[in-house]
Amino acid sequence: GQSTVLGYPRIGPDRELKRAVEAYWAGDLDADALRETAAGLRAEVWRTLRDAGLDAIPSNTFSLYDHVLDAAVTVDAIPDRFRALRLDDLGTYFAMARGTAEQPALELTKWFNTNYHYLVPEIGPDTVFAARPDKPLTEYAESRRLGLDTRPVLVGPATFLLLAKAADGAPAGFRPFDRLDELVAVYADLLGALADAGVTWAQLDEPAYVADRTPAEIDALRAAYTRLGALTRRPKIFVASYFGDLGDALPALLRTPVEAVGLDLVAGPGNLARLASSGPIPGKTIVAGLVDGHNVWRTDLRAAAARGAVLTGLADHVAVSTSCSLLHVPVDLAAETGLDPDLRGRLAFARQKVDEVVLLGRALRDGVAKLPPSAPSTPDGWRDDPVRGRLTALRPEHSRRGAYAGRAAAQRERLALPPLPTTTIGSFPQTAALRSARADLRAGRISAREYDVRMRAEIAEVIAEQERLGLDVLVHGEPERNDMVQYFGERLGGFAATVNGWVQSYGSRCVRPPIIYGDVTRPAPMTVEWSTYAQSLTRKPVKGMLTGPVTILAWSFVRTDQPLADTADQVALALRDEARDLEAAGIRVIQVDEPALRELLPLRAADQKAYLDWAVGAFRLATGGVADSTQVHTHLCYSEFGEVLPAIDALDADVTSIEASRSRMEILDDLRTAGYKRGVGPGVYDIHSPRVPSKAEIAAALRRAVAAVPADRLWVNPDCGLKTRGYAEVRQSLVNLVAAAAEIRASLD
Ligand code: THG
Ligand code: ZN
Repeated sequence: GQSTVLGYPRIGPDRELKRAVEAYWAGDLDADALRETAAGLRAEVWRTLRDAGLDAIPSNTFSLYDHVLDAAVTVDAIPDRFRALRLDDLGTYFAMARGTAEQPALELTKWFNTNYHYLVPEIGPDTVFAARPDKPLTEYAESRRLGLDTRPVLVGPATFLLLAKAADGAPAGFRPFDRLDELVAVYADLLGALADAGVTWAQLDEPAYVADRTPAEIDALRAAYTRLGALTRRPKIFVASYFGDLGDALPALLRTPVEAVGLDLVAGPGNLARLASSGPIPGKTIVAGLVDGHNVWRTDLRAAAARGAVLTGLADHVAVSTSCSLLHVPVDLAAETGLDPDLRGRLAFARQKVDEVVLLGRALRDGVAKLPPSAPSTPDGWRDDPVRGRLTALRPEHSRRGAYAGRAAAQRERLALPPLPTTTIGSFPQTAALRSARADLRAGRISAREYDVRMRAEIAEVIAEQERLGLDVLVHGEPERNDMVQYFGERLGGFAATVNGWVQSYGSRCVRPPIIYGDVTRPAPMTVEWSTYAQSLTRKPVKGMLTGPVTILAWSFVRTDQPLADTADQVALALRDEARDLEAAGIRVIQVDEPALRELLPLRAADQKAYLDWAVGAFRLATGGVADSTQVHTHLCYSEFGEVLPAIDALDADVTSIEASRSRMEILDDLRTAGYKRGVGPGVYDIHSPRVPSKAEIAAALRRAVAAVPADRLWVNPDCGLKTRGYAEVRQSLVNLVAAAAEIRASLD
């Protein structure tokens, strides 16, 4: 068996790409130096893969910002609004990625069910596609200079269009997918150009087909690859899928002349049965995604080899690969010298996964004798019997609060808020002083006590600021949190933090997801001191701020030795204890954020109900332990929530704040249609832009909101936390928000 990977991290072992790109944006690095750094990072990856003994090495998996944006450039789908800026290539590229003073950026959205975000191509009926193969050709030529015949990777034409959105001004009913025939013609040109350059194999990624697709979409896929396969001048074609089962698209692809099809055998175990029922596949290579590219655990190589052996009986050629690109895992475990050796021995990051793929490839050829034995089962020390006991003893009433009407009355009396109460989502700007305090603490330049003093000083400032602004429900501002999931991960038992386990989230931005390896415990309260300190400074209610169980799971690496639902309930119990401690300490409003609720939604409709049941169940378990007079808030953002509105209702939060400013409050009508009857705080302005919204603008948004929701259930807040903004804009925006709320309040009776 041959060995390959579908892609490799491009950020560099030490986030070199982030530093270079951000220095370029800041004007501290010129374009040539940026290109040189990028070429160096690519060469380093190729050498690493070659030296590891990988047979087939991908190229064009590098990106300065995003590979879907690269694909758009490669087919010349640059919207006119960016062409009109008349910038050079790099300028146009980053204008699409980040926006300019004149033009908002392309929309950023989730890459399937991962924490990676891609830029959404804008395609209209008039978009003129053309082959612009410079990037894949340049990278291929670079790899040739290292003596490698790499395999350029492109987003496949069908997936590209399924991920795109209709450009503004496109006629109603227009779908980018309608343009598939024209785009396939351009892919034919691209493949021709690659063949001319000497490329032997090209990889076209079609992950969109692991989600539900119509028979017409599947037939269009078959037609596209039949046409590309019939080209006389082309490299061999490898169509890769990942993140799930291909379903009916698998037999459709097998009927085309493409030489290889890649299957995710980790997230898509059904692929194997589907392949078996499709009959023998003469001449085709099946690329078996046996090594999990989306999680950090070592592969059980013997079990994987057994699955590979099943394949060998079904296809003429079997190659071994990762289940998806290694983009989604950190670069190298070698940097993590501080991890518990028992845990470290069970982990594999991108570099280690390449070794696993190589070993599996050899095992398919030479037999399994040389494979290391499977890892022993989870160590006893990672179990926590009390939390397991609590989970078995759970009763429905643990997840059920009193009826909303009674809760609302009790909260009205206890909180005595004005109509249209004003609040913020939780975080205040993370100033340079806060960041350097954290760096000082890490480097040992200041003591934990001194850090504490600085955080408290910041909290006092944030409370005073909100008092001056006249907000009604205050927050402590979260100065002590870098990233919310990282913060809780560092305080929960069963979680491990890495020092350098960075994973690209979007563009130059990375996250360092914690690793959940054992049963989840809460050795000590995690937020109570900060929240009670803040509450001691004001008579107004201060919100306790927690991150919900689903979001903690979505933004961590999760254990795979038990159902996700069980891990979610364990996290929920820890949060439940925290919420009760906050309440006992005098906190009257508790917000449990679930921005990632939508993110873990399974790609196939048939799996969605089971997910939503446990996701909602975990939230209710986390929040169901507080008194009816304690007000539970939640906050949702980052996604379209249209598909999950009934689940949002089922969360049973007293108040839901939700990103809505960009959709002009349409979400309110949707929520009403879904039967939502509790408090709602539609974001009245977009915090993702540095622009200060005027009082009139916010008042107009509020008037739309009052028309859709009874005023006694309406809250006034920005659409997300303020941590990425500066104080000057935040202050002015909140002055306008409070004034707009006062104006609408006065007009109510
Ligand atoms: N936390 C985590 N995951 C997330 C988000 C989050 N996924 C979705 C969304 N929010 C992604 N957004 C961001 C926003 C900012 C950053 C990363 C992801 C970011 N990262 C810093 C950087 O790359 O410079 C590193 C931060 C640090 O030092 O910890 O700015 O909020 N988990
Ligand atoms: Zn948000």
